[in-house]
Formats: sequence, structure tokens, C-alpha cells
Amino acid sequence: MERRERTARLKDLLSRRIVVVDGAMGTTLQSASLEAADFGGPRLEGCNENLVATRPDVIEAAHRAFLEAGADVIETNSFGAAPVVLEEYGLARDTVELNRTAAQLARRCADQASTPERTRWVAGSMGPTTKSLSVTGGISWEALADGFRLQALGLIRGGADFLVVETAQDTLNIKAAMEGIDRAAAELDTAIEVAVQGTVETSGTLLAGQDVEALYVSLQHRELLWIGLNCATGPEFMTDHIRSLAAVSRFPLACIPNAGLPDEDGNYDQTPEALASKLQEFARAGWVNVVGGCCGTAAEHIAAVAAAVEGVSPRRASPPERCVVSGIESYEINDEKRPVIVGERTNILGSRKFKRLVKERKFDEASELGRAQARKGAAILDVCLQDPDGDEAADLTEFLDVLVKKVKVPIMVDSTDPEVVEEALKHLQGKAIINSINLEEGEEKFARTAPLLARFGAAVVVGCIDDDPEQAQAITRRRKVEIARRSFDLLTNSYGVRASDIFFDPLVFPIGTGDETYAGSGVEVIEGIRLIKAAMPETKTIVGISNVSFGLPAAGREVLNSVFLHQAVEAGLDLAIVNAEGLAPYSRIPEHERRLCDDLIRWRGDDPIAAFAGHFSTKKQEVAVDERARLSVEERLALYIIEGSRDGLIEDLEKARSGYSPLEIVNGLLMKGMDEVGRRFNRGEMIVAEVLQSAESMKAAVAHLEQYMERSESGGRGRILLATVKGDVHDIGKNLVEIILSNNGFEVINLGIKVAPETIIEAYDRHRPQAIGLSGLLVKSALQMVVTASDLAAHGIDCPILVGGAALSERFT
Ligand code: THG
Repeated sequence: MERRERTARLKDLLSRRIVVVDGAMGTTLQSASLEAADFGGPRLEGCNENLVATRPDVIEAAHRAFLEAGADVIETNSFGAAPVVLEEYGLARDTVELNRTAAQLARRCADQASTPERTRWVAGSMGPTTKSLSVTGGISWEALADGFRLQALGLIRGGADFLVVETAQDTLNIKAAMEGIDRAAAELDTAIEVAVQGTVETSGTLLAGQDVEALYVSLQHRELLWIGLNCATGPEFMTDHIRSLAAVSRFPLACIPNAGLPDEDGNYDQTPEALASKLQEFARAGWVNVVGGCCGTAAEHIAAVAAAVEGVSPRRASPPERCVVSGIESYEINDEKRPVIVGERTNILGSRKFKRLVKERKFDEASELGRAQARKGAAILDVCLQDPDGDEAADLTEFLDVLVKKVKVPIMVDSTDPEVVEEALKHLQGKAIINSINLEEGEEKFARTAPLLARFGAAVVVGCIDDDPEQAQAITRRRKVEIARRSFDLLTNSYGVRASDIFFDPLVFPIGTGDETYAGSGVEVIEGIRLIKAAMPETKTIVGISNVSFGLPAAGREVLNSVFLHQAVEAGLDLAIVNAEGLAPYSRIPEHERRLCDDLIRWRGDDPIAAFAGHFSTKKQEVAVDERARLSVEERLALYIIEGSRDGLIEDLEKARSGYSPLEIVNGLLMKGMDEVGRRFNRGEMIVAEVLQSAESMKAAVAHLEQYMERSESGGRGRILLATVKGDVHDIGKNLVEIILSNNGFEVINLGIKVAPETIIEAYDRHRPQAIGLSGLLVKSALQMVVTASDLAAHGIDCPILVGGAALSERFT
């Protein structure tokens, strides 16, 4: 049977029943009591990969034992057969040969065990190597990719049915493996299926930091045979990760755990029955298509696992189509979050400070500008190191290496040079966004960047410019949508880009410089957004907000940026490249200033620039402050929260203390402001970045008042665990609850944010609280509360649960 026919059968089988993969080769070899001579001499002792040459009988016996136990798939003994690993034994030159031999051995065993009714498959195993691009370094992307190429060449030639990139600890290594595999397949003029299995540590992430959802998002663009997890822990610790993957993955799912966690001697001692019963649980939950065993699993384990999943239906994938990008963590772009803020300050063309730091090669300090933006509400960072005097690719990659250790957010690579973009993508584990491509130099230039999208898995910003000889930049709304449509057809038809990975930039021009070309171009952007969203609803829109106000007085810029942003969002804008800190709070902009902005955007009146500049160059910043002095202290306290301001907050809190207790100030006066924030947010008058500023004011106020709150006899009334559930970072409400409870005599153990169910279970076992409080703001947090509660129940924990959060209803509770 041809490989193609066999893999077609395997794909079919994956949808019909749960497929069983073999157990651990390493563990099996250990128990064979091999000696130096078996490996080919003392110098090679421990090099398991060489055994296919020196003791093929031992390897074959292991394969046969697993096939007899009921494995549908056996893995080749080539886990560490990449040149960078083999080099340690002086065997790098034998890479292709060792891999080929490993595949041939497994092929022979699988074929002998196959019958017309039951096919057995050979998976070509490709381990993570001893180097990690993100963590250890010590190898280049190119060298790693080329090593994987050689490994894949040998495995394919030797007869592997598909390849499995396994025990992966670093998504960049996986991407390099994909590259190597693609090159090998091209060289052999063939196609080969690939499965990917990551390894989640007890920390809850891969070694290089990504969680399973970010891992999935980084690989979503490939047609994987399956995605899954193997090694690291026993099945117990995999529960939450497998469940999370099952919720998002469009690929079949594999769960291949160790036989428990190793004991102090490094032995894995989970019994076949225990492993099988846990995997059966996952199977019955509808989470898996593939099961098997990793470290510590012998033929008995595989036999028990095969028996346990027999007759249980495999998972059927039906994840919703979503627009998701990732850094170390994944980030979904959806309507709930409009506008998603893309931080603009890590741009040497847009920030003098950043430019200076880069010039002085102070990359650490420069990356702090990125971190500061992420803290202030930027969900994505735009990074631009385009400098005619510098080496852009070298500067950018060096900077990215520093930045991604500090921020978990997705990165937008702001460069128009295809080579720079490619190099940058070799330094980013996540699914990045390329900013940008366009048709200005025709379809040929387009063709240089577009293939990178599918190769690395990235989203893309498409600027509305084309090769029109008269006016390349689209200024009118009609031209904007026309060019967007042309780019859309090209990308989706010729480059296989998914519509949800296309972000159109209708292009914002400065409307206040006096250049007549751009007079009134503001409203064209707003209406262009509306037309693009209507014509291609699955795509996203993005603009660089600050461009609009170039050349205007600084005080006016913040106001115009804010008004322009609000109008664009109203028209459907999804993402805004902007300085989250440099926006005037919209709710604080007086009516007549909004009017001045609107006149400029829509070009009304004789000279809207003069009217605007006239007002803002004479404007006294203090006016607003004077107005506030006329308000009562109660009103002002609410206003600090609504505006997200802090100037004068502490003094006013001190004034309020003469009439109110600290808790009355929090629950009465400040909460009034918070309620108003909620109302305005729901009406679309405030954006997330502004709400975050309100939250900061609330935190500052509470932090100040805490010193005055008397702690009543500590903990006498009971002990309560509090946690913001997994996937959610919001904790203001929860922290207030903590204060209120501890001021009323409860002992509170606050587990913090993004707390996974297993952490809560551990904490419960340690502290034995009388109640557990789960908190979260997002809609998905409500679902996570259900998941958490059922995990608690599954562990026999029956203590009462309190739930709190914006998305909760009485019925839900
Ligand atoms: N679309 C897309 N990408 C873009 C833009 C766009 N990338 C770059 C730019 N435009 C967006 N970024 C900025 C960054 C900074 C400023 C404007 C846009 C800015 N900077 C201050 C100035 O020039 O006056 C500098 C202040 C300082 O030095 O600190 O306004 O439109 N896809």
C-alpha cells in the first residue's frame, strides 16, 4: 500500500474511533539492561538512536510488543536523531542514515502486524533536540531547520507514514521543524502529514512560555494530522490543558501522558489501570482522538489503554471560526473588545525616546516602553525599527528577543521589507501580524511577502494603496474599498489566506497640516471603514490614529485623536494603533471641542484648521480643574473614577474621611463612579483602555483607604478562598470583596488572577476553607466557573462556592 493511501485510511479512522499510539521506547530500552557494547562502544553508551544500527533486534522487539498490545501507531526510534543531538556522540554525519534505518525497522514491524482489516502505521519521531531557540539559544533558526530537514529526509525515505514533532517545548523550534519538513518534502517531491505534540510543564505552559491555546493559535494555519500533548506529567495534570485544546482545535487531538509523575528515583509508577482509567475519562468527555503513553509506559499500559477506549467515540471538532493572534498568550479579536489597542510607541519613526534608546542600543530600556504600553491597555504592540542608517533586520530581531521576554502580547511587525519581516518571524513564537503589505508596487512585491503568511502563520495588515499612477494612496471611501476588495481576492484566492487573518487599513492622513489633498479625508476613513466592513464582514479594520493629528498643537492632538477614534469605532473599527496613554478621555471632552474636531474631520466651515488651532493654542489646561473645584467632594470622587484621573484624589479622599468611614467611601462614593463607568461602557461611550484607567483610579483609592480600615479580630468568622478564574485578569471586584470580608472578620486567602482549577484544588486541600469565591469579568469566565466547579466536584470538594462578575446573572448563579 502506498503512503498516501495509508494516511488517508488513518485520517478516516481518526474520525471513526480513538487511535492508540505506542508507549515509551526509552523506558523499554532501560529495562533491556543494555551495556556499552550494545550501543557501539563506551563512547556511544546512552545514544539510544544508534541502537537501530547496533541492536536492531532490541528495537524491533519493542515495536512488536507494542503492536501486540494493540497499538495502531508505532513511533520510530529517532527521538534524538537530529544532528545537533547526534553531534554529541560524533554521529551528526549519520543523521539521514540513522533516521532511515529507524523508519525501516518500524516499517517492517508495522507491515508484518498489518492485516487487510487492520492497518498499522509508522510515525517518524522528531524530538525537540537539546536546544531551544527561545530559551537556551546556542543554535540558529537556519541550523535547526536544516537539521530537521535531514531527519525528515531519512524518516520519509525509510518509510514513515507521517512525522510527529513531539515533546515540543518551544513553538519556535516547532516552526523550524515545519520548515525543515517542508524542505525535505519538496526535495523528495512528495507530501507528508505532520502531527505536533507539545509538552506542558507543571507550571502550566511549555518550557518557552506558551500555554496550549497560544501553541494552537501559532500552528492553526497548518493542516496538522493531529495536535496534542505528551510527556511532562501524568494524565491528571493534563486535564485542563486537554480540555482547553479540545475547545479550540480544528485538528484531531492526542493525549499521550507519562505513567504519572516520576518519584524521587525518577521512576514512573502509575499502574496501567490508573493510566487507562484517566484516559478513558478524557475519551468519554469527548476530548480526544488519539491516546497513548510516554515515559514509564510499557506494553501493559498500552494494552490497558487500548481496552479502556474501545467503543468510546472519538472527539468531533467543531470549533467556531475566530480571529485569534498570539504572543506568549493568545488573544482573540472580537466585537466585545473593539477597539483593540495596538501600542504605537515601540516605533523609531513615531517616538523620539524609543529612537534614542535604540540608537544607544539600550534594548532593555527600549523594551520597557513596550511593557508600559501593555500595562496601560495595549493588547498588541506595533514594533518598527525601520531606519535608513541602521541594519533593520539585525536591530529588529535583537530587540524582539528582549521584548518577548517581557511582554506576553502578540507582536505587530511594522516593516515593508519582506526580508526583514521573514527574519522577525523567525524570532516570534506566536502568531504575529505583519504590518503591512499593499499593492503600491504591484502584485510582484505583494508576492514576496504574502507567502510568509502561510509559512509562519501570521495575520496581515493590508494598506489601501495600489499602483495607480495618478493617486496611489486611496483617499476617497470608494477607492479604499475597491483596493481592499482587490487585495482580498488576491490573498484569499492565490495565497490561501483566511479572511479573518486580513486586517484592512483604509489609511489615515494628517487632516490638520493645511495640505489640501487631505482636506476632509478624515470622514473618508470613517466611511471607508463602514464600506469595507459591509463588503467583507469576516475581515478586520485597523488604523493608525495619531497620523490624523500630525502638525496640530499637542493639547489639540490628544483631543482630535480621541474624537476621531470614537467616530471610527462607531463605524466599525476593530483595531487602533495609538498611544493608549495619550488619548484625552472622551467623556471629558466638552461639546464645543468635539464640534471643532468634527468640523476638521468632515471639513465644515471656512477654515476648520484655524478654528481648531486657534482654540487649542490659547486653551488653558486648568479650566477643567477650576470647574471641578466647584463640585462637592462626593461628586469629585465619582469623577476621578469616571475619568480615570488621579490628580487630587488622595487629598479628596482625606477630606471625605471626616464624614464617611472608609468602607462607606468605597461602597458608596467611589462605586457610584464605577456604576457610571459600567453604564457608559455599555453604551459604547468608553473604550476598554479608558475603563482600565478607571480601574487604576479605583485601585489607588482603595489602596490609600486600606490603612484606615480596622481589621476586626482576624479570621474569627471563617476562612475563604478567592480567585479570579483561569483566562481572566480582572480583579478589582474580587479585591474589594477581599477587603470587605477581611474587615468583617474573615480570613481571606487570595489566589490572584488566572487561577486554574488544579491550583484551587491544591489550595483547598491545604487551607480547608469554608467557602470558595470565584471571580471574573469576561463572558468566557462564566463558563470557566462552571468548569472549575465541576473539577472541584470531581475531586469530592463540596464546600459552598460564591461567584461574582460582570457577566453573571441571577439565573446563572
Ligand atoms: N497604519 C499602519 N501602521 C502604521 C501607521 C498607520 N504604523 C506607524 C504609524 N502609522 C502609527 N504609529 C504612530 C506612532 C507615533 C505617532 C504617530 C503614529 C506620533 N508620534 C509623535 C509625533 O510624531 O509627533 C512623536 C512623539 C514622540 O516623539 O514621543 O504621533 O497609519 N498600518
